[in-house]
Amino acid sequence: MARFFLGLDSSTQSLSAVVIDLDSRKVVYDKSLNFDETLPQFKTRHGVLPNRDPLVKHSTPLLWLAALDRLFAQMKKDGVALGKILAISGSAQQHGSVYLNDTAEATLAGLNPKKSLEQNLEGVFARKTSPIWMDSSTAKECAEIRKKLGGIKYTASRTGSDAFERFTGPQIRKFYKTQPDAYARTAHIALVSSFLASVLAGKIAPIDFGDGAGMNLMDIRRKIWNHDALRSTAPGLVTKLPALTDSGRVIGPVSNYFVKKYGVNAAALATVWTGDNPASVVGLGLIKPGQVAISLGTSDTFFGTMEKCQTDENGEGHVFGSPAGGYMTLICFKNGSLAREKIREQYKIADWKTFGDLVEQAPPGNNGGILLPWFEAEIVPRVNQPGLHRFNLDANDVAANCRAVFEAQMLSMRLHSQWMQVAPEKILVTGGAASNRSLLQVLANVMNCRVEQIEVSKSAALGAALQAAHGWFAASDKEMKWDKLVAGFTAPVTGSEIRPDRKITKIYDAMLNKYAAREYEAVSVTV
Ligand code: XUL
Repeated sequence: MARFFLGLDSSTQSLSAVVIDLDSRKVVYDKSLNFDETLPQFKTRHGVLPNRDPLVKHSTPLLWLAALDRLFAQMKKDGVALGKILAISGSAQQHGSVYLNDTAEATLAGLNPKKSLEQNLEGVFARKTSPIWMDSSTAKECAEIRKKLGGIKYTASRTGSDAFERFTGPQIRKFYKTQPDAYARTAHIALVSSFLASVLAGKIAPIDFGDGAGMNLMDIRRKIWNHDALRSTAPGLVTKLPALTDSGRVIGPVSNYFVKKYGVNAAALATVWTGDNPASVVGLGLIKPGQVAISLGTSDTFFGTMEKCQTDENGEGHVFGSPAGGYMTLICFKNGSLAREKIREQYKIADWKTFGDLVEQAPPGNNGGILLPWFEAEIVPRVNQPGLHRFNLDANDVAANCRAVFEAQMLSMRLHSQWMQVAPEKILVTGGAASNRSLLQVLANVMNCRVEQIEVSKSAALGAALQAAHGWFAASDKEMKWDKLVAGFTAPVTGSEIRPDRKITKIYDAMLNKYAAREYEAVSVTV
Protein backbone atom coordinates (compact mmCIF):
# COMPACT_ATOMS: atom_id res chain seq x y z
CA MET A 1 0.00 0.00 0.00
CA ALA A 2 1.27 3.40 -0.94
CA ARG A 3 2.02 5.82 1.88
CA PHE A 4 0.97 9.38 1.05
CA PHE A 5 1.92 12.56 2.91
CA LEU A 6 0.67 16.09 2.28
CA GLY A 7 2.83 19.22 2.59
CA LEU A 8 1.33 22.71 2.36
CA ASP A 9 3.21 25.98 1.99
CA SER A 10 1.53 29.31 2.66
CA SER A 11 3.94 31.83 1.18
CA THR A 12 3.53 35.59 0.70
CA GLN A 13 1.74 35.29 -2.62
CA SER A 14 0.34 31.77 -2.82
CA LEU A 15 -0.65 28.54 -1.12
CA SER A 16 0.89 25.34 -2.49
CA ALA A 17 0.29 21.65 -1.92
CA VAL A 18 2.66 18.77 -2.59
CA VAL A 19 1.68 15.12 -2.05
CA ILE A 20 4.45 12.54 -1.90
CA ASP A 21 4.25 8.79 -2.20
CA LEU A 22 6.95 7.54 0.12
CA ASP A 23 7.10 4.11 -1.45
CA SER A 24 7.57 5.10 -5.07
CA ARG A 25 9.59 8.17 -3.91
CA LYS A 26 7.55 10.39 -6.16
CA VAL A 27 5.80 13.72 -5.92
CA VAL A 28 2.31 12.64 -7.02
CA TYR A 29 0.57 16.02 -6.80
CA ASP A 30 1.78 19.58 -6.95
CA LYS A 31 -0.47 22.63 -7.17
CA SER A 32 -0.34 26.34 -6.29
CA LEU A 33 -3.05 28.88 -5.88
CA ASN A 34 -2.14 32.54 -6.30
CA PHE A 35 -3.83 34.79 -3.72
CA ASP A 36 -4.32 37.95 -5.84
CA GLU A 37 -5.72 36.00 -8.79
CA THR A 38 -7.94 33.42 -7.11
CA LEU A 39 -9.16 35.50 -4.17
CA PRO A 40 -9.43 39.07 -5.56
CA GLN A 41 -12.08 39.98 -2.95
CA PHE A 42 -9.27 40.45 -0.39
CA LYS A 43 -7.75 43.18 -2.58
CA THR A 44 -4.14 42.16 -1.95
CA ARG A 45 -1.29 43.06 -4.28
CA HIS A 46 1.34 40.35 -4.36
CA GLY A 47 -0.31 38.98 -1.20
CA VAL A 48 -0.09 42.28 0.71
CA LEU A 49 -2.90 44.65 1.72
CA PRO A 50 -2.52 48.20 0.40
CA ASN A 51 -1.36 50.72 2.99
CA ARG A 52 -0.52 54.41 2.76
CA ASP A 53 2.61 53.90 4.83
CA PRO A 54 5.19 52.15 2.59
CA LEU A 55 6.84 50.63 5.65
CA VAL A 56 3.67 48.84 6.77
CA LYS A 57 2.98 45.47 5.15
CA HIS A 58 0.06 43.44 6.41
CA SER A 59 -2.05 40.59 5.10
CA THR A 60 -5.19 39.01 6.51
CA PRO A 61 -5.63 35.58 8.10
CA LEU A 62 -9.06 35.31 6.45
CA LEU A 63 -7.30 35.20 3.08
CA TRP A 64 -5.13 32.29 4.22
CA LEU A 65 -8.24 30.47 5.47
CA ALA A 66 -10.12 31.03 2.20
CA ALA A 67 -7.08 29.75 0.31
CA LEU A 68 -6.97 26.61 2.46
CA ASP A 69 -10.61 25.80 1.65
CA ARG A 70 -10.00 26.49 -2.04
CA LEU A 71 -6.95 24.28 -2.22
CA PHE A 72 -8.60 21.33 -0.43
CA ALA A 73 -11.61 21.69 -2.77
CA GLN A 74 -9.21 21.71 -5.72
CA MET A 75 -7.40 18.60 -4.46
CA LYS A 76 -10.72 16.81 -4.09
CA LYS A 77 -11.72 17.87 -7.60
CA ASP A 78 -8.35 16.75 -8.99
CA GLY A 79 -8.88 13.28 -7.52
CA VAL A 80 -6.03 13.44 -4.99
CA ALA A 81 -6.21 10.37 -2.73
CA LEU A 82 -6.99 12.48 0.36
CA GLY A 83 -8.50 9.39 2.02
CA LYS A 84 -5.06 7.77 2.01
CA ILE A 85 -3.03 10.67 3.43
CA LEU A 86 -1.22 9.50 6.58
CA ALA A 87 -0.03 12.87 7.88
CA ILE A 88 -0.16 16.56 6.96
CA SER A 89 2.42 19.21 7.71
CA GLY A 90 3.16 22.64 6.37
CA SER A 91 5.33 25.70 6.20
CA ALA A 92 4.57 29.39 5.92
CA GLN A 93 6.17 32.76 5.33
CA GLN A 94 8.24 33.45 8.41
CA HIS A 95 7.78 36.09 11.14
CA GLY A 96 4.13 37.06 10.38
CA SER A 97 1.81 36.94 13.40
CA VAL A 98 -1.87 36.19 14.07
CA TYR A 99 -3.70 37.47 17.17
CA LEU A 100 -6.53 35.32 18.56
CA ASN A 101 -9.10 36.07 21.28
CA ASP A 102 -10.35 33.74 24.02
CA THR A 103 -13.02 32.15 21.80
CA ALA A 104 -10.39 30.66 19.47
CA GLU A 105 -9.79 27.39 21.31
CA ALA A 106 -13.45 26.35 21.44
CA THR A 107 -14.10 27.50 17.87
CA LEU A 108 -11.12 25.57 16.51
CA ALA A 109 -12.31 22.45 18.32
CA GLY A 110 -15.78 22.63 16.77
CA LEU A 111 -15.25 23.66 13.14
CA ASN A 112 -18.51 23.15 11.26
CA PRO A 113 -18.00 21.52 7.83
CA LYS A 114 -21.23 23.05 6.54
CA LYS A 115 -19.65 26.49 6.77
CA SER A 116 -16.42 27.79 5.27
CA LEU A 117 -13.29 28.25 7.40
CA GLU A 118 -13.78 31.99 7.04
CA GLN A 119 -17.34 31.78 8.41
CA ASN A 120 -16.26 29.47 11.21
CA LEU A 121 -13.33 31.58 12.34
CA GLU A 122 -14.21 35.20 11.54
CA GLY A 123 -14.94 35.93 15.22
CA VAL A 124 -11.69 34.58 16.70
CA PHE A 125 -9.32 37.43 15.85
CA ALA A 126 -8.18 40.02 18.36
CA ARG A 127 -6.55 41.87 15.45
CA LYS A 128 -8.01 41.84 11.95
CA THR A 129 -4.77 41.99 10.00
CA SER A 130 -1.38 40.33 10.37
CA PRO A 131 1.96 42.09 10.00
CA ILE A 132 4.13 40.02 7.64
CA TRP A 133 7.85 39.67 6.95
CA MET A 134 7.94 42.56 4.48
CA ASP A 135 6.94 45.05 7.17
CA SER A 136 9.72 47.41 8.23
CA SER A 137 7.78 49.78 10.47
CA THR A 138 9.25 48.71 13.82
CA ALA A 139 12.74 50.27 13.85
CA LYS A 140 11.92 51.99 17.15
CA GLU A 141 10.75 48.80 18.82
CA CYS A 142 13.85 46.96 17.56
CA ALA A 143 16.05 49.63 19.16
CA GLU A 144 14.14 49.34 22.45
CA ILE A 145 14.35 45.53 22.58
CA ARG A 146 18.01 45.49 21.49
CA LYS A 147 18.90 48.01 24.19
CA LYS A 148 17.15 46.02 26.91
CA LEU A 149 18.85 42.81 25.80
CA GLY A 150 22.33 44.38 25.87
CA GLY A 151 23.02 45.36 22.25
CA ILE A 152 23.35 43.63 18.88
CA LYS A 153 25.81 40.94 19.91
CA TYR A 154 23.81 39.78 22.93
CA THR A 155 20.46 39.97 21.19
CA ALA A 156 21.90 37.79 18.42
CA SER A 157 23.65 35.34 20.71
CA ARG A 158 20.55 34.86 22.85
CA THR A 159 17.78 34.76 20.26
CA GLY A 160 19.72 33.74 17.12
CA SER A 161 19.35 37.15 15.45
CA ASP A 162 19.64 40.81 16.20
CA ALA A 163 16.27 42.57 16.53
CA PHE A 164 14.88 42.94 13.01
CA GLU A 165 11.86 45.00 11.93
CA ARG A 166 10.07 42.02 10.43
CA PHE A 167 10.68 39.69 13.38
CA THR A 168 7.65 38.86 15.51
CA GLY A 169 8.85 40.27 18.85
CA PRO A 170 9.27 43.86 17.60
CA GLN A 171 5.92 43.53 15.80
CA ILE A 172 4.21 42.36 19.00
CA ARG A 173 5.77 45.26 20.88
CA LYS A 174 4.44 47.77 18.36
CA PHE A 175 0.94 46.22 18.62
CA TYR A 176 1.06 46.39 22.43
CA LYS A 177 2.21 50.04 22.33
CA THR A 178 -0.23 51.27 19.70
CA GLN A 179 -3.31 49.11 20.50
CA PRO A 180 -3.04 48.17 24.19
CA ASP A 181 -6.72 47.18 24.47
CA ALA A 182 -6.57 44.82 21.52
CA TYR A 183 -3.31 43.42 22.91
CA ALA A 184 -5.06 42.81 26.24
CA ARG A 185 -7.90 41.00 24.43
CA THR A 186 -5.34 38.71 22.72
CA ALA A 187 -5.40 35.28 24.33
CA HIS A 188 -3.06 33.56 21.85
CA ILE A 189 -0.35 34.82 19.51
CA ALA A 190 0.41 32.50 16.62
CA LEU A 191 2.81 32.61 13.70
CA VAL A 192 1.33 32.14 10.22
CA SER A 193 2.68 28.57 10.39
CA SER A 194 1.28 27.72 13.83
CA PHE A 195 -2.05 29.41 13.03
CA LEU A 196 -2.60 27.20 9.97
CA ALA A 197 -1.40 24.12 11.89
CA SER A 198 -4.01 25.01 14.54
CA VAL A 199 -6.75 25.02 11.90
CA LEU A 200 -5.68 21.60 10.56
CA ALA A 201 -5.45 20.14 14.07
CA GLY A 202 -8.54 21.88 15.50
CA LYS A 203 -6.56 23.10 18.51
CA ILE A 204 -3.92 25.72 19.34
CA ALA A 205 -0.70 24.35 17.83
CA PRO A 206 2.84 24.70 19.20
CA ILE A 207 5.44 26.83 17.43
CA ASP A 208 8.45 24.87 16.10
CA PHE A 209 12.12 25.63 16.73
CA GLY A 210 12.60 26.71 13.11
CA ASP A 211 9.96 29.43 12.93
CA GLY A 212 10.18 30.19 16.67
CA ALA A 213 13.75 31.35 16.11
CA GLY A 214 12.44 34.09 13.80
CA MET A 215 10.73 35.92 16.64
CA ASN A 216 13.56 37.41 18.77
CA LEU A 217 11.84 35.60 21.65
CA MET A 218 13.32 32.08 21.72
CA ASP A 219 16.54 31.14 23.49
CA ILE A 220 18.35 29.79 20.45
CA ARG A 221 20.56 27.35 22.35
CA ARG A 222 18.11 26.01 24.91
CA LYS A 223 15.11 26.20 22.57
CA ILE A 224 12.77 27.57 25.22
CA TRP A 225 11.17 31.03 25.51
CA ASN A 226 13.74 33.57 26.69
CA HIS A 227 12.12 35.39 29.57
CA ASP A 228 14.31 38.51 29.26
CA ALA A 229 13.25 38.79 25.63
CA LEU A 230 9.58 38.26 26.51
CA ARG A 231 9.78 40.94 29.24
CA SER A 232 11.56 43.34 26.88
CA THR A 233 8.81 42.90 24.31
CA ALA A 234 5.41 43.19 26.02
CA PRO A 235 3.81 42.45 29.41
CA GLY A 236 2.06 39.13 29.96
CA LEU A 237 3.51 37.68 26.76
CA VAL A 238 4.32 34.31 28.30
CA THR A 239 0.61 33.53 28.77
CA LYS A 240 -0.17 34.29 25.12
CA LEU A 241 2.47 32.11 23.47
CA PRO A 242 2.09 28.36 22.83
CA ALA A 243 4.71 25.71 23.62
CA LEU A 244 7.85 25.38 21.49
CA THR A 245 8.61 21.99 19.98
CA ASP A 246 10.21 20.04 17.11
CA SER A 247 8.98 20.68 13.58
CA GLY A 248 6.72 17.89 12.35
CA ARG A 249 5.78 16.61 15.81
CA VAL A 250 2.29 15.12 15.81
CA ILE A 251 -0.37 17.40 17.36
CA GLY A 252 -3.25 14.94 16.98
CA PRO A 253 -5.68 13.65 14.38
CA VAL A 254 -6.65 16.05 11.63
CA SER A 255 -9.76 18.14 12.39
CA ASN A 256 -13.04 16.48 11.49
CA TYR A 257 -13.79 19.53 9.30
CA PHE A 258 -11.34 18.24 6.66
CA VAL A 259 -12.51 14.64 7.02
CA LYS A 260 -16.20 15.45 6.54
CA LYS A 261 -15.83 18.17 3.95
CA TYR A 262 -13.01 16.93 1.73
CA GLY A 263 -12.75 13.22 2.53
CA VAL A 264 -9.36 13.42 4.25
CA ASN A 265 -8.41 10.14 5.99
CA ALA A 266 -9.93 10.28 9.50
CA ALA A 267 -6.72 8.69 10.87
CA ALA A 268 -4.47 11.30 9.22
CA LEU A 269 -2.21 13.07 11.68
CA ALA A 270 -1.91 16.85 11.88
CA THR A 271 1.66 17.88 12.68
CA VAL A 272 3.54 21.01 13.73
CA TRP A 273 4.39 23.37 10.85
CA THR A 274 7.60 25.37 10.32
CA GLY A 275 8.82 28.44 8.40
CA ASP A 276 9.30 28.34 4.64
CA ASN A 277 13.08 28.64 4.88
CA PRO A 278 13.55 25.77 7.36
CA ALA A 279 11.18 23.65 5.23
CA SER A 280 13.15 24.52 2.09
CA VAL A 281 16.35 23.41 3.75
CA VAL A 282 15.01 19.86 4.05
CA GLY A 283 13.17 20.11 0.71
CA LEU A 284 16.53 20.82 -0.91
CA GLY A 285 18.09 17.89 0.93
CA LEU A 286 20.43 20.08 3.00
CA ILE A 287 20.63 17.92 6.06
CA LYS A 288 24.35 17.44 6.58
CA PRO A 289 26.28 20.21 8.36
CA GLY A 290 28.19 22.42 5.93
CA GLN A 291 25.77 22.01 3.03
CA VAL A 292 24.96 25.38 1.48
CA ALA A 293 22.40 26.70 -0.99
CA ILE A 294 21.75 30.08 -2.54
CA SER A 295 18.31 31.02 -3.74
CA LEU A 296 18.26 33.77 -6.35
CA GLY A 297 14.63 34.82 -5.97
CA THR A 298 12.67 38.00 -5.23
CA SER A 299 15.17 38.40 -2.44
CA ASP A 300 18.45 36.46 -2.56
CA THR A 301 18.99 34.12 0.35
CA PHE A 302 22.08 32.24 1.45
CA PHE A 303 21.41 29.31 3.71
CA GLY A 304 23.04 26.24 5.07
CA THR A 305 23.03 23.75 7.89
CA MET A 306 25.14 23.81 11.07
CA GLU A 307 25.50 21.20 13.76
CA LYS A 308 26.31 23.62 16.56
CA CYS A 309 24.69 26.95 17.11
CA GLN A 310 26.95 29.78 16.05
CA THR A 311 25.54 33.31 15.86
CA ASP A 312 26.61 36.38 13.91
CA GLU A 313 28.20 39.00 16.19
CA ASN A 314 27.40 41.72 13.70
CA GLY A 315 23.77 40.67 13.78
CA GLU A 316 23.26 40.45 10.02
CA GLY A 317 22.61 36.75 9.64
CA HIS A 318 20.04 34.56 11.35
CA VAL A 319 20.16 31.18 13.04
CA PHE A 320 17.01 29.07 13.02
CA GLY A 321 16.33 25.50 14.15
CA SER A 322 16.40 23.03 11.25
CA PRO A 323 13.51 20.55 10.95
CA ALA A 324 16.18 17.86 10.52
CA GLY A 325 17.66 18.71 13.92
CA GLY A 326 20.56 21.05 14.61
CA TYR A 327 20.54 24.51 13.10
CA MET A 328 20.33 26.36 9.85
CA THR A 329 21.64 29.78 9.00
CA LEU A 330 20.00 32.30 6.75
CA ILE A 331 21.08 35.60 5.33
CA CYS A 332 18.41 37.51 3.47
CA PHE A 333 19.41 40.13 0.87
CA LYS A 334 16.24 42.02 0.01
CA ASN A 335 17.41 43.56 -3.29
CA GLY A 336 17.83 40.26 -5.14
CA SER A 337 16.12 39.83 -8.47
CA LEU A 338 14.36 43.06 -7.67
CA ALA A 339 17.62 44.94 -8.33
CA ARG A 340 18.53 42.80 -11.34
CA GLU A 341 15.08 43.44 -12.82
CA LYS A 342 15.40 47.19 -12.26
CA ILE A 343 18.74 47.27 -14.12
CA ARG A 344 17.23 45.18 -16.92
CA GLU A 345 14.28 47.60 -17.14
CA GLN A 346 16.42 50.72 -16.99
CA TYR A 347 18.64 49.58 -19.83
CA LYS A 348 15.69 48.10 -21.77
CA ILE A 349 17.31 44.66 -22.01
CA ALA A 350 14.96 42.26 -23.81
CA ASP A 351 15.46 39.10 -21.76
CA TRP A 352 17.68 37.35 -19.21
CA LYS A 353 19.71 35.58 -21.89
CA THR A 354 20.72 39.00 -23.29
CA PHE A 355 21.41 40.20 -19.75
CA GLY A 356 23.78 37.22 -19.28
CA ASP A 357 25.49 37.92 -22.63
CA LEU A 358 26.04 41.54 -21.58
CA VAL A 359 27.57 40.40 -18.27
CA GLU A 360 30.08 38.36 -20.28
CA GLN A 361 30.97 41.35 -22.47
CA ALA A 362 32.38 43.29 -19.48
CA PRO A 363 35.64 42.03 -17.92
CA PRO A 364 35.53 40.26 -14.53
CA GLY A 365 36.07 42.89 -11.84
CA ASN A 366 34.75 45.57 -14.20
CA ASN A 367 38.15 47.37 -14.14
CA GLY A 368 37.39 48.30 -10.54
CA GLY A 369 33.86 49.59 -11.24
CA ILE A 370 31.39 48.95 -8.40
CA LEU A 371 27.63 49.40 -8.18
CA LEU A 372 25.71 49.22 -4.89
CA PRO A 373 22.18 48.35 -6.05
CA TRP A 374 19.90 49.26 -3.16
CA PHE A 375 16.68 50.01 -5.02
CA GLU A 376 14.83 49.15 -1.78
CA ALA A 377 15.91 49.51 1.83
CA GLU A 378 18.34 46.60 2.31
CA ILE A 379 18.45 44.02 5.12
CA VAL A 380 22.11 43.02 4.62
CA PRO A 381 23.93 45.32 4.94
CA ARG A 382 21.40 47.37 6.87
CA VAL A 383 20.41 50.28 4.65
CA ASN A 384 17.33 52.29 5.59
CA GLN A 385 17.37 54.69 2.66
CA PRO A 386 17.16 53.16 -0.81
CA GLY A 387 19.82 54.42 -3.21
CA LEU A 388 22.14 53.51 -6.09
CA HIS A 389 25.83 54.16 -5.66
CA ARG A 390 28.28 53.95 -8.57
CA PHE A 391 32.05 53.99 -8.12
CA ASN A 392 34.35 54.20 -11.19
CA LEU A 393 31.40 53.05 -13.24
CA ASP A 394 29.96 54.81 -16.27
CA ALA A 395 26.15 54.78 -16.00
CA ASN A 396 25.99 54.69 -19.82
CA ASP A 397 27.99 51.48 -20.12
CA VAL A 398 25.21 48.86 -20.29
CA ALA A 399 27.41 45.75 -20.13
CA ALA A 400 29.45 47.10 -17.21
CA ASN A 401 26.29 47.89 -15.24
CA CYS A 402 24.83 44.42 -15.84
CA ARG A 403 28.03 42.84 -14.58
CA ALA A 404 28.31 45.31 -11.73
CA VAL A 405 24.90 44.61 -10.22
CA PHE A 406 25.52 40.88 -9.99
CA GLU A 407 29.18 41.15 -8.94
CA ALA A 408 28.18 43.46 -6.09
CA GLN A 409 25.46 41.06 -4.97
CA MET A 410 27.87 38.12 -4.96
CA LEU A 411 30.68 40.06 -3.25
CA SER A 412 28.17 41.14 -0.62
CA MET A 413 27.16 37.52 -0.12
CA ARG A 414 30.77 36.42 0.24
CA LEU A 415 31.52 39.24 2.68
CA HIS A 416 28.45 38.84 4.86
CA SER A 417 28.54 35.04 5.04
CA GLN A 418 32.09 34.87 6.38
CA TRP A 419 30.88 34.61 9.99
CA MET A 420 29.41 31.17 9.26
CA GLN A 421 32.91 29.83 8.67
CA VAL A 422 31.69 27.17 6.31
CA ALA A 423 33.81 26.05 3.41
CA PRO A 424 31.28 24.19 1.29
CA GLU A 425 32.48 21.72 -1.31
CA LYS A 426 29.71 22.82 -3.58
CA ILE A 427 26.96 25.46 -3.54
CA LEU A 428 23.52 24.50 -4.81
CA VAL A 429 21.70 27.34 -6.56
CA THR A 430 17.96 27.67 -7.05
CA GLY A 431 15.52 30.39 -8.07
CA GLY A 432 14.76 32.21 -11.30
CA ALA A 433 18.25 33.52 -12.05
CA ALA A 434 19.83 30.10 -11.41
CA SER A 435 19.13 29.02 -14.98
CA ASN A 436 21.45 31.76 -16.30
CA ARG A 437 24.85 30.12 -16.68
CA SER A 438 26.69 33.41 -17.21
CA LEU A 439 25.50 34.52 -13.76
CA LEU A 440 26.33 31.14 -12.22
CA GLN A 441 29.89 31.44 -13.52
CA VAL A 442 30.25 34.83 -11.78
CA LEU A 443 28.87 33.25 -8.60
CA ALA A 444 31.37 30.36 -8.79
CA ASN A 445 34.26 32.74 -9.42
CA VAL A 446 33.38 35.16 -6.61
CA MET A 447 32.70 32.39 -4.08
CA ASN A 448 35.62 30.27 -5.31
CA CYS A 449 33.43 27.21 -5.18
CA ARG A 450 31.82 24.71 -7.51
CA VAL A 451 28.15 25.47 -8.13
CA GLU A 452 25.28 23.40 -9.38
CA GLN A 453 21.79 24.48 -10.34
CA ILE A 454 18.95 22.53 -8.83
CA GLU A 455 15.34 22.48 -9.83
CA VAL A 456 13.07 23.25 -6.93
CA SER A 457 9.75 24.45 -7.93
CA LYS A 458 8.25 23.78 -4.49
CA SER A 459 11.10 23.17 -2.06
CA ALA A 460 9.15 24.44 0.97
CA ALA A 461 6.00 22.38 0.31
CA LEU A 462 8.15 19.33 -0.47
CA GLY A 463 10.08 19.89 2.76
CA ALA A 464 6.75 20.10 4.59
CA ALA A 465 5.57 16.79 3.10
CA LEU A 466 8.84 15.15 4.18
CA GLN A 467 8.38 16.68 7.62
CA ALA A 468 4.89 15.14 7.79
CA ALA A 469 6.41 11.74 7.00
CA HIS A 470 9.12 12.21 9.61
CA GLY A 471 6.52 13.12 12.24
CA TRP A 472 4.38 10.13 11.30
CA PHE A 473 7.32 7.74 11.75
CA ALA A 474 8.25 9.32 15.08
CA ALA A 475 4.66 8.94 16.32
CA SER A 476 4.64 5.27 15.29
CA ASP A 477 7.87 4.71 17.23
CA LYS A 478 9.68 3.80 14.03
CA GLU A 479 12.86 5.66 13.43
CA MET A 480 13.28 7.24 10.00
CA LYS A 481 16.63 8.91 9.45
CA TRP A 482 16.46 12.19 7.55
CA ASP A 483 19.07 11.20 4.95
CA LYS A 484 17.07 8.08 4.12
CA LEU A 485 13.86 10.08 3.99
CA VAL A 486 15.05 12.78 1.59
CA ALA A 487 16.89 10.34 -0.71
CA GLY A 488 15.20 10.28 -4.07
CA PHE A 489 13.10 13.37 -3.44
CA THR A 490 15.73 16.05 -3.56
CA ALA A 491 15.60 18.05 -6.67
CA PRO A 492 17.33 16.86 -9.85
CA VAL A 493 20.37 18.75 -10.94
CA THR A 494 19.86 20.71 -14.12
CA GLY A 495 22.84 21.42 -16.33
CA SER A 496 26.40 20.47 -15.55
CA GLU A 497 28.38 21.69 -12.60
CA ILE A 498 30.22 25.02 -12.99
CA ARG A 499 33.76 25.31 -11.66
CA PRO A 500 35.49 28.49 -10.55
CA ASP A 501 38.23 29.88 -12.75
CA ARG A 502 41.11 30.35 -10.28
CA LYS A 503 42.63 33.27 -12.23
CA ILE A 504 39.36 35.17 -12.04
CA THR A 505 38.79 34.24 -8.40
CA LYS A 506 42.07 36.05 -7.63
CA ILE A 507 40.60 39.23 -9.09
CA TYR A 508 37.66 38.93 -6.69
CA ASP A 509 39.92 38.07 -3.73
CA ALA A 510 41.62 41.41 -4.34
CA MET A 511 38.34 43.21 -4.95
CA LEU A 512 36.60 42.07 -1.76
CA ASN A 513 38.23 44.61 0.57
CA LYS A 514 37.64 47.42 -1.91
CA TYR A 515 33.99 46.39 -2.17
CA ALA A 516 33.74 46.27 1.65
CA ALA A 517 35.19 49.78 1.92
CA ARG A 518 32.73 51.15 -0.63
CA GLU A 519 29.86 49.46 1.12
CA TYR A 520 30.94 50.83 4.48
CA GLU A 521 31.19 54.33 3.01
CA ALA A 522 27.75 54.12 1.41
CA VAL A 523 26.08 52.59 4.47
CA SER A 524 27.46 55.38 6.67
CA VAL A 525 25.83 57.87 4.33
CA THR A 526 22.46 56.16 3.99
CA VAL A 527 21.72 54.73 7.44
C1 XUL B 1 13.25 35.14 6.14
C2 XUL B 1 12.20 35.98 5.54
C3 XUL B 1 11.59 35.57 4.26
C4 XUL B 1 10.22 34.96 4.44
C5 XUL B 1 9.60 34.76 3.07
O1 XUL B 1 13.77 35.68 7.30
O2 XUL B 1 11.80 36.98 6.07
O3 XUL B 1 12.42 34.67 3.56
O4 XUL B 1 10.27 33.78 5.19
O5 XUL B 1 8.46 34.00 3.10
